[in-house]
Amino acid sequence: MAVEKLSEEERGSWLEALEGWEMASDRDAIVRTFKFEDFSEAWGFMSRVALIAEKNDHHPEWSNVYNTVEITLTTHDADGLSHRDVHMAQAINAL
Ligand code: HBI
Repeated sequence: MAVEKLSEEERGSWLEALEGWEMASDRDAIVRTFKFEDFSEAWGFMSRVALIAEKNDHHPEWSNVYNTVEITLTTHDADGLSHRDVHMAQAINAL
């Protein structure tokens, strides 16, 4: 399904408003690292993100080491950032 990449102006405004997320250094994606008390907290967070991903049909690229979860959002169908990534980041921030 064709999904449009975010335009320059969209990037400026949307990403500006996305607290805690930053542009990936090596690709058209946004990244954020989350730290929790322990693994159990991190796992609970990941479970909630997984439910959002399924609901949105938009899935993160992510890693977990003990209490730390690193999430990268990009849209494979757009080969870069799209509004889906912004929406997903907002939903994750709202958890
Ligand atoms: N998740 N991040 C990401 N990017 C996609 O393009 C994407 C996805 N999840 C599901 C999905 N695309 C489906 O729309 C396609 O696999 C059909």
